Amino acid sequence: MKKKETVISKEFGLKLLSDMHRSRKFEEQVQKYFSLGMIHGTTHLGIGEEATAAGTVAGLEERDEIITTHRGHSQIVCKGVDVNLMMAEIFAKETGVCKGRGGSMHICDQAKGVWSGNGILGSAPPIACGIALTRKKKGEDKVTAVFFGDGSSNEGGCHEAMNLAAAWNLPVMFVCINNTYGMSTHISKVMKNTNISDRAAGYGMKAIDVDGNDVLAVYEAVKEARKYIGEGNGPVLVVEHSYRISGHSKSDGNLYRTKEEIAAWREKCPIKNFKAYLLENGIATEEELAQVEADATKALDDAVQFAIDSPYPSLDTVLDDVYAD
Ligand SMILES: Cc1ncc(C[n+]2csc(CCOP(=O)(O)OP(=O)(O)O)c2C)c(N)n1
Ligand SMILES: [Mg+2]
Repeated sequence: MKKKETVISKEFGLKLLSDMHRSRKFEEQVQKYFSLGMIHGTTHLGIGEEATAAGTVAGLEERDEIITTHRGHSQIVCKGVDVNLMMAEIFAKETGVCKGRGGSMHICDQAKGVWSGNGILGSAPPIACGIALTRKKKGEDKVTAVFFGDGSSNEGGCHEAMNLAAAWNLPVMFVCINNTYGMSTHISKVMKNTNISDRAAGYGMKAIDVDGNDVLAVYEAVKEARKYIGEGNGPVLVVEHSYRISGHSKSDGNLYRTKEEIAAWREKCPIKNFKAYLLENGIATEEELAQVEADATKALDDAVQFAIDSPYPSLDTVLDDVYAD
């Protein structure tokens, strides 16, 4: 598994930390207002997986595009979408980034290179191939990074997309967040070979495994993959090993995993460990770390207030932006 090598600047370190704090606090606010009944529908939180989002987005170029999973809030926060507009979207308000029509799983902001995720597992990788083919044909130097989970990696669409992307040398980065569960099912119950990166060889594709709780290791792995794809070598599969501390979705009794397992992963919290790294290596001071967290707290408190204060879409706009053939 790849280990981190980079010596980083204070500015970059604090940016990664800020992205992870903002991601975590975004999720905590969503969790709070969901349980208060002020957010409807469903939502999937990725508390504990923040380094996969922050490190991946940092390793891409700003012009690159992403497609998120059903658990994609952090990926979108890190890609720089305004958290006020994201929060308003989840509260189904008119000021939301998709005017409140998309909600948690369909946040889309093309100006920021964020294509909508969706709830159909395995559907995003083929869509990524279509986007990447367009970029390639237009001669644009843009990579499409598509996130998917270990469970989703078994869907037909995922296999087909990897095969096609390799055969056509498409600029796609397949980013598998391996948190070892698909809902309540452990990876070992549905896969004989749980080493997902082994599959890449079958498609003639490069693969990299990385500790998904180590934000710098993720950044370096993705940067390496980005360079390889950008040089026209075709797609790369990056498998980021992490864990969701939060339950699968709205309700989760956690009956499929032990308290000890969750506690062990809490110890591997990507935010806690990166803070320790920044301090131990003299990259930032305690005060600077505290300031980054305070700023993130305020940004997300403000985002919630913005969402609460925003109006719902009016009924006479209900058919606006609806496409029906
Ligand atoms: C095609 C399809 N089958 C089943 C589901 C129900 N479902 C939603 S999330 C999920 C688990 C996905 O696991 P994984 O891909 O590992 O992502 P994670 O939830 O762990 O982030 C399942 C089975 C679905 N949304 N789409
Ligand atoms: Mg999973």
